[in-house]
Amino acid sequence: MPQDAHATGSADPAEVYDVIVAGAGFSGLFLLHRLRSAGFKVLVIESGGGVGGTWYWNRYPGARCDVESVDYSFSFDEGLQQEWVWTERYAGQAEIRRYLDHVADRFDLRRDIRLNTRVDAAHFRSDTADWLVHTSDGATLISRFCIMATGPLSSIKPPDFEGLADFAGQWYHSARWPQEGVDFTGKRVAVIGTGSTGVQIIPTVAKLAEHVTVLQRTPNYSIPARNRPMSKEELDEVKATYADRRVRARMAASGVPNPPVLEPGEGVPEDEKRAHFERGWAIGGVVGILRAYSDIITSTEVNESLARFVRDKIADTVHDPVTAEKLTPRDYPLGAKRLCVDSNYFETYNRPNVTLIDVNADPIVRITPRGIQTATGHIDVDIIVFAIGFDAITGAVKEIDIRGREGLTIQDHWREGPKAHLGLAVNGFPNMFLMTGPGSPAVLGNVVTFLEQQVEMIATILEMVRSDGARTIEAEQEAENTWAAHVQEIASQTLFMKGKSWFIGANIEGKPVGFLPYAGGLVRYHAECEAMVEAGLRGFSLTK
Ligand code: NA7
Repeated sequence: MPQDAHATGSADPAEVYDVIVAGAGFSGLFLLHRLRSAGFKVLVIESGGGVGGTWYWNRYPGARCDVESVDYSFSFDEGLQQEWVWTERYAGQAEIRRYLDHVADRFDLRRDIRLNTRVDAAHFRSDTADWLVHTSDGATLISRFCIMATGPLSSIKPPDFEGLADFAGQWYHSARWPQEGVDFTGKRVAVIGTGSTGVQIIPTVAKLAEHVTVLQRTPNYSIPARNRPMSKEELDEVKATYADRRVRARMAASGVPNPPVLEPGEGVPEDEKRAHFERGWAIGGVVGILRAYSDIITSTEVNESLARFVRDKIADTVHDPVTAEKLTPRDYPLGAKRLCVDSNYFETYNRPNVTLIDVNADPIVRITPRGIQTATGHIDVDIIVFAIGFDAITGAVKEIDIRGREGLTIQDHWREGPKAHLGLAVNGFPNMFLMTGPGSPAVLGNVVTFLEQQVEMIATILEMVRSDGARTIEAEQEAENTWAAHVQEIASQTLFMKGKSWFIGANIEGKPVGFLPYAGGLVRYHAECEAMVEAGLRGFSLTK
């Protein structure tokens, strides 16, 4: 226990922890299990009313994983992966929540998780080398370490449309969906936003509502998921070779196991490329298409071949040529905004009860009590769904009043753009770690493969600090700057910078523009982390 635990006045001695984790999603749950097993006293604080993080909040209709569930699941426990039965190739939100509830029960995690509670503030105290953590229930806790497992896509972009307060119908942000669900039967619905979320909502709601009007700002490339039930035979086959499958996932830059090594597409005749894309399209999902060639996200030529292929698919699918053209992305490379994975997205525009409005041609003027006023007319609606995205990667961390040494705030430290040594730790903020921080590759691959390795990495670091007897560990400024420069350098070798996406912070007004995740892939990232550990925590300084 820190020497002056009682000096805080408000801190109960029982409320002193080795590690406080903010967030009980995939990351927070595994952190709790792994660190508790290593003998640390851990508390997880979660704002939601249940565990699951993104899968707790994103309960909108059609919410579904777009990495195959046999891979988007924990590998750390053989019993867990053998007993759990995935019923679909891509599990829906409810099934993923059931899975995470099962994980919480199976490993007896709930006793150390505080639900319905937010971490409001975390202030580092240099004299006692610990964090004072203030929570929304008025408690003040003390912890040697803090880990932000707050999720890369959890801080929502609030709808700030003029007139929204006067809207007489119901409106929802996709990531703050009501527990009891929404009845769309016979309703006139507007959906604003056509990213991964909108692409999942629109086909689902179109089957229920009287009419759906989609207000699109940027058309997206989307590929079919080809979701289907998992047969017992297929699941048994996966389970029989799970260990090998997990190893292959960890050896792939994307964190998914197949297909194996890729060839570049540059110079390959167009016909051959298209035949290859066609096979990927038939397989479905990101695996089939983005991994068709190794250079899709680095070669303008190969990327444009694939983009043309997808544009042709849109033209073939959507009957009305004007609607098809509105839905066709033309001015940014495929993948520069996150590639969407859908079930009947483009087909949905053939339904008579679906209308598409391009808000560049016909801008939203304001929300009215009855609906949405655009430049050319009024759309009467009962329900508005905002699928307008998130303040990605840094948003949830910046929502917390985090103060490091000498009162430095994280907002100030990241004013010119975020940086973190290996995406993991920030100079000036000792004993604090980030799970999916800026400069980590999490969102560009299978986040579960990533986070299992990240949790192992953090656990290894904490064990080293403990056995060293150090009071603090802090990222060095030079290491942080070097990694931040490397992140931008790697991104500049790709086409990622050519899209106005949340990858670069372009979706949030005033957010510094720079590539937020690490585009070097999971394998390279973890090799860097392992080298850091082997070199005796290179880039970190420890104090006794
Ligand atoms: P995204 O991918 O950020 O998509 C948000 C969508 O909302 C996108 O089409 C935006 O258009 C649109 N948007 C945002 N603000 C507006 C306004 N003011 N007017 C009209 N349209 C707007 O968020 P998602 O929730 O779909 O997906 C986030 C990630 O979650 C996803 O990548 C997966 O990893 C899971 P824009 O493209 O900015 O022109």
